[in-house]
Amino acid sequence: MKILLVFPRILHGATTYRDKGSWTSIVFGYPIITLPHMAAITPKKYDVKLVNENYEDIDFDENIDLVGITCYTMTAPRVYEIADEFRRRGKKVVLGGYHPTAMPKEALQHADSIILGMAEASWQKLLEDAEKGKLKKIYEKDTNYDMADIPPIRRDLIKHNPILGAIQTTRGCTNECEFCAISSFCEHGVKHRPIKNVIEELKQMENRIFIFHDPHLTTNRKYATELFKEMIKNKINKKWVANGTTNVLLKTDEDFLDLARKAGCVEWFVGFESVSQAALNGIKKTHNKVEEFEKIIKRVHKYDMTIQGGIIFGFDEDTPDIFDTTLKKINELDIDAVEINILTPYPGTPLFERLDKAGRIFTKDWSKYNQVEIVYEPKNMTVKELYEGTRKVAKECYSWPNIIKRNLKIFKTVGIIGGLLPAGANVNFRRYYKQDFNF
Ligand code: B12
Repeated sequence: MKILLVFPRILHGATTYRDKGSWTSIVFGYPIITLPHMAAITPKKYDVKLVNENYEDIDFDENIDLVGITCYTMTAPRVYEIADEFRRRGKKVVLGGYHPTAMPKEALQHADSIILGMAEASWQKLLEDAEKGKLKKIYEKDTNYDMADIPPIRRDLIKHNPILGAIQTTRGCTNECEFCAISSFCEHGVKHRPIKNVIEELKQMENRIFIFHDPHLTTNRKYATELFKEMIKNKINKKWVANGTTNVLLKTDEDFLDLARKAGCVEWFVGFESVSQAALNGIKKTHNKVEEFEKIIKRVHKYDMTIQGGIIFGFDEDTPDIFDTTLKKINELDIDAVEINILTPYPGTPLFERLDKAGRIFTKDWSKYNQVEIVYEPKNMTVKELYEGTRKVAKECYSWPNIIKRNLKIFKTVGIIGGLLPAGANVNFRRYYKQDFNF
């Protein structure tokens, strides 16, 4: 059986179709591991081909038997077009990922079958059923798989990311932040791959710079500490970036950050989300304490690593002064790069449930669920105020003088090679905020 796995085009953010065909898509292109991962868990007897529409066109007349398409909320409309096109040609289509899991009935209007949740335990069964012509409509969430059985991703099938690599070591998150899709999608709690498997995969990875695609690497500090030690012992010798939470980066023992740096860490991505404690409490991200942000950043800088902070605007507690307050705080805090987003209620999250119940969601055009457009009525400001305020912060943070100031500091903190990723992120953010917010 011949299988085609498709990653659809994305029109916003870091993995953009807008760059297709240009050298910038190679230099800045974000490594997507979903398809090479799906290919790795596909039994060897099947032929697998990957197509990433952000880089290449889909051949709808390709000689294949089954198409698997990965689907985020914002890609859902495009995924459905692709699925419909293949089904018109008589191909069987399977959808998986966050959006079909949250909206199975909708997804099934465009697919022969869907897998809910992680695919490890169901994909093989689905393929066997497909071979027998007995595809089930829904393969329910099945968390009964062992992280030790997860093979290295099929790096041989990655054609477009010569610079940046990626790997996943853990699944799930124990926090229950209202806006986040992870806790409702993944199994509860956290699963880890055995460290020796991760080390083996890192040894195979050719990229000198890579990203941990874990929800965050601070869920189990004992695991992460062990991993860092093994990376040092095995001379992995690569630079990397990972997500981390404020509480762990602040409170963990000194060894943790020291080992992370020695293992190659150049940047932590931290979801600060807001400089309003009321907003943080409102979304149940109470482990973030605004008064501790400065200490956290200083601590990470002390260990010669940088911090990229995530900021979201549009929480119920946000009033129109939040934009100026945030800009001031960003400057005081000395953050090395800032990711700026508009709150987006993803289906499947408690936030979506709450806003939908209150009748505050005014569009279900999923293509607008991209953290740049506004899809719900904010509580304490107008839609226009939210958009214009966010645009102002993005424009100010990503003016050339501010980028140069931050990047010089980054290179001073982590050196030239180590600084390429965080400094490149600053340039890349400017490129896409300029397009997304039209400045
Ligand atoms: C790394 C990451 C990124 C990276 C790379 C994204 C990418 N395109 O790969 C970057 C930083 C670019 C990114 C950006 C964004 N991301 Co992101 N990201 C992640 C993260 C942390 C890991 C994704 C990953 O690689 N997982 C590893 C692979 C192996 O797992 P997987 O993709 O989930 O696939 C499994 C299942 O989903 C399922 N499956 C998936 N596809 C298919 C297909 C078939 C056919 C089948 C059967 C099964 C199946 O089986 C797979 C194996 O178990 C996830 C959270 C998480 N931990 O999952 C968020 C996450 C996917 N991101 C999210 C969002 C919202 C975004 C942004 C919109 C945020 C923004 N700031 O604008 C952008 C835009 C997306 C983009 N431009 O790509 C949301 C998606 C929510 C939703 N409902 O759509 C998530 C869940 C985070 C969250 N907290 O809510 N992201």
